[in-house]
Amino acid sequence: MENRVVMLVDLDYFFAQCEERRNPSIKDKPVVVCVYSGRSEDSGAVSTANYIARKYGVKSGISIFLAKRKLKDQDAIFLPLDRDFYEQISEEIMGVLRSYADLFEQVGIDEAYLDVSQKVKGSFEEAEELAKKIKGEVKTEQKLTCSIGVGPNKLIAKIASSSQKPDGLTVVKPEQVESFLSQLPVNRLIGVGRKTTEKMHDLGINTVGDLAKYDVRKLNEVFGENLGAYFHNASVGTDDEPVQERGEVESVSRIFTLKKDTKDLATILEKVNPLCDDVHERLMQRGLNFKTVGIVAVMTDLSIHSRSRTLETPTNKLDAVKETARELFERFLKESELEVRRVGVKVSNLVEQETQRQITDFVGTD
Ligand code: DCP
Ligand code: CA
Ligand code: CA
Repeated sequence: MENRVVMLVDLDYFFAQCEERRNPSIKDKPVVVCVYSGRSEDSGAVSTANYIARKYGVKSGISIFLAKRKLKDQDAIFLPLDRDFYEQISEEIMGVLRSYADLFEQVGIDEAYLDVSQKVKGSFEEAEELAKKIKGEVKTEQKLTCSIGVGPNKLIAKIASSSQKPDGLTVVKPEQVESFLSQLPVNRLIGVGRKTTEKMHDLGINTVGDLAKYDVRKLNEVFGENLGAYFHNASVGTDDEPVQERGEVESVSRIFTLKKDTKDLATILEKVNPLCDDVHERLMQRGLNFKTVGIVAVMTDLSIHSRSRTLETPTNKLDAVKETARELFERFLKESELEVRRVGVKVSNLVEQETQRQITDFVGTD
């Protein structure tokens, strides 16, 4: 087998960056996204903050009260969490990322692993070009920056992605793994928290390089065999966890940027119909019927609007997607004043097509 090439794409200061995108005038100020508990005016915790606020020591998890104190002399912006808005943006970006991957695994709202081994034919040079292209597309289409790590496996990709932030790109080729890892502090490895770090320090292990050189049998004695083996493998950069799709498919969607912003239904449908074909084909490949058809419109001001309709019974008919999408757009365009920049189709409420499934289940494919 040729080289495995894995990417981890992580969006920078995600919730706060979404807020900056919605309102660019706050971009040069500290921005803090808060989860208000509602008990008293300022009780609650910081969800995340932009990098300007981080310079003053504001970060995820600290109290809003403390954040306000740290920023008391600044013209800082405190905003409540708007999860629906972030999820909408996340979903769009994940759709783009997925289209670049041979295998795709979303982990959390703002990051995903992409196995691109075949796409780049095992070449890290090509992977670097692909990563630049992805960063460019996320930037121009979504107005957001992300950081990407590229490596021979998930472990290295993940550490690489966080080694230059924000807006970073770090490529670690197989022959660079050892030197890349060896100088890092041990707590950069996943699973090495504060207590483990202390224990390792007691053993004289400070860097990942120290850990790699440490006798595996002694590690097993201290941490138990499973963990000991994991720490050793991690320290030398060995990881063969596959990149794999997680969980059930909840919806299938596609979104497209129009050549020119418009309010014209016919022009919009010209683009929407092929999206319907595409979404429908993906559902049929997975053997799924659907009950809900939705549309998404991103306007010239980048505001996002969605509409949907749930049918009486689940169906697999392409016409049901196209007609419902047309009706939803027609009605939406009458109500809206701005022109449309991006259009999307999303089908959800999915159920398996029972009868057809058995055939492929029992007939071998090879
Ligand atoms: N989040 C949260 N509470 C936490 C950690 C994260 O609510 N304790 C939310 C807000 C973040 C989002 O999850 O925007 C993604 O988390 P990340 O850890 O990726 O952090 P950010 O994207 O905010 O920052 P970075 O630029 O370091 O990736
Ligand atoms: Ca992030
Ligand atoms: Ca993340």
